[in-house]
Amino acid sequence: RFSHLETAPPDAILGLSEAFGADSNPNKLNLSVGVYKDETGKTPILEVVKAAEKKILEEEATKGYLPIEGSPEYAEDVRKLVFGDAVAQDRTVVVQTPGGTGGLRVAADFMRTQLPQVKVWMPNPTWANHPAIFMSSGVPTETYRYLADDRTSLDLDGMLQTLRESASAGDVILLHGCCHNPTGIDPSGDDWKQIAQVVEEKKLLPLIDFAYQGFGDGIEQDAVGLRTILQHTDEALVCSSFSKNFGLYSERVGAICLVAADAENATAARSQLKRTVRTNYSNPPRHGASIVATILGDPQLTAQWKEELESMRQRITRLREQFVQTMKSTGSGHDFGFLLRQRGMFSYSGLTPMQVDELKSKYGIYIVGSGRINVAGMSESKMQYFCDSVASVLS
Ligand code: PLP
Ligand code: TYF
Repeated sequence: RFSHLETAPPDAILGLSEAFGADSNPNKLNLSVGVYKDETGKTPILEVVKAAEKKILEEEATKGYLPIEGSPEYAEDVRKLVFGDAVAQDRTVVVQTPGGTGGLRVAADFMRTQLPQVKVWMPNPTWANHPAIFMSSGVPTETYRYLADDRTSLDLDGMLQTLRESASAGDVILLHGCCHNPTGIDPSGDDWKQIAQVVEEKKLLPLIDFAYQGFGDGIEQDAVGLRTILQHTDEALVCSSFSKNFGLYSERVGAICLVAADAENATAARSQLKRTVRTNYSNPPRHGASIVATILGDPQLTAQWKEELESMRQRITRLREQFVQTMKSTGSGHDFGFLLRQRGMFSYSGLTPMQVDELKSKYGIYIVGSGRINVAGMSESKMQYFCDSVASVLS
């Protein structure tokens, strides 16, 4: 029965980390998968997470199932973090999901069953899992222009034009809330206003993927785009993830948030989201969400979290600056100054697939084929080696 099965291709990003593990080059650098790393190349557990876990270990009284929609305390914390005061509480629904990916899948299944006419408009390019998830759920997709021809900036006019000319009223527009993956290119405050206008004009339903809140300019600053959009529509979906900003990757902590026009619509939508959850995984895991709720429920732990998050963000900014400076000093003649205008872990470097291959085979430097680099994977001590290697493949 299984003899006819063909081997599926490996994940283009996660597969690279396996190859990295097997590489014996002592100078090797992994700039592929999007996880935060410290100077030694490790993905640390935040101290505040350890403190919360200690508390949980002492106080946790049951391993009984959580409700289908997850922990109510966690849901309230997520609502405040994502929306602030932008939307009335009774118009929002927050359902805890296994990571942001789980939230996206619940969103996609919800669309397929409850909004069967819609298409999802995704930026070109976008995270490879986006089209894959919508396809698995049977939701049709289209792309809108995002990356300009210079491959370092946003083509706002092209984006708005595609949506105005081609999207149908009621279609879904997928937006990255901040720290666009894979390009690192985000709309400016003014760009968001223009995007919000098209959302209003075309009656689009925004689906905001918010996987990097706090990795761009700050927790509140990174929510500006989302909140601008919400001034122009009374319905939206937001998929939130705490993998990056709490470093809880393997604990699978995320949420799908739904904004409805009124409380009655919100109640009906909640029941449909719960139905989707039941047939996917029944109810979410407890541990990661209880870490987040423990931290956000305690002012001191919250302050400590914000400090640790800020230091991750600052390290990324410092690495962006050092990279640009060090590349300049190699005399390669390539200006990487655009990295300073980009946000979050990722940037499109402009390196071609052949140059990416050469970096891997000659220098043990692992980058995704598109040229996307995880800036957080750079290290200060290996910066010269990294930049010399990049300069050599560019020459
Ligand atoms: N969306 C984007 C754009 C991402 O880069 C990620 C990263 O992994 C996710 C969603 C999902 O994150 P997770 O499922 O690990 O919470
Ligand atoms: O884009 C990234 O690198 C992160 C991590 O199938 C990731 O979003 C990559 C691939 C994947 C799941 C997560």
